[in-house]
Amino acid sequence: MKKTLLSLATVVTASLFGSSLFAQAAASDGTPAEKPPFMPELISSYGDQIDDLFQLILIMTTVVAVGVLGLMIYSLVVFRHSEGRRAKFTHGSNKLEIAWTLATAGILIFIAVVQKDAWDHIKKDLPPENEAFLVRVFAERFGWSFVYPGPDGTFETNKDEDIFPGDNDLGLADPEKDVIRQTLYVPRDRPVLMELVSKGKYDPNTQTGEVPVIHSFFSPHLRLKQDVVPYMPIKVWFKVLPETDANSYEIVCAELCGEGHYLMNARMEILGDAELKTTLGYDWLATGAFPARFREPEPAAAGASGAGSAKHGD
Ligand SMILES: [Cu+2]
Repeated sequence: MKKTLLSLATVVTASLFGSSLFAQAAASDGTPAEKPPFMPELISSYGDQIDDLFQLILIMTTVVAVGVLGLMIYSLVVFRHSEGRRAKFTHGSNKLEIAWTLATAGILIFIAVVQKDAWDHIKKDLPPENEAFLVRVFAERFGWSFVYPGPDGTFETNKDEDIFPGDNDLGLADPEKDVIRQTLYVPRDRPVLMELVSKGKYDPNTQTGEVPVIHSFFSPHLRLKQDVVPYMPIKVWFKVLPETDANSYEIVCAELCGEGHYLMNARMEILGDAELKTTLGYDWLATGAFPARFREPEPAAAGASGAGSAKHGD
């Protein structure tokens, strides 16, 4: 019996590694990857790397699921009740436990190695600010705002203390100088660099505020998901594939952020340079507007004592 279990475990482990190596070979043949079945349209330059990893991990987890379920069904049938047969007490098998612990560790290390190129490319190869289309993305309970630098090419500073609901909703130093939209407009075939900011709410009349919470910017079509973390602006980038149609894609919040979480979505529209100029009201490629820069976070005021207030700048 022990032998059968051991050989079954060996088969599961071997087929796991076999299938993952096969998927890896299929993924690195140099041709542009086809969108896997059941996945949404792929519109970003690095999306095929995510799809390859997704497929690889899906194959591995499928093999494990089938193996575990197979063992379970096997045990249900072979060890079913029969008259006169007594149960045997067992302390388990150290060999088996060592084997599947090592196999699991091996699989995780394998995934860590295989995904490294994709991780480095997506997380570390940020385009320089002066070569990218820049957008600041403000996430709040429960909606998104997209801020573009406007004709002067600079972004306004923002402070939670300066938020005036309905008037200066984002707390920008001069909201007239930036372009604020509820839709994310981006160019095709050019690097887009976004700064993700989680926004609190402040009511200067009652002098009460709602602290920002964690959201997650998720675009299934870009294969991009990134947490939006309070007090920690995070930069992410993507490039929409040149062959992508002028189209509207959905952006959602992928972090349960409160009772209205399900309402937290927005549209992303892919525009040509001319359409972008008309829609945003300025030419992002023209002198003055381009190159634009994000502002460095302002250093904390000297002598600011902790206790909440020091945390409020962006
Ligand atoms: Cu959210």
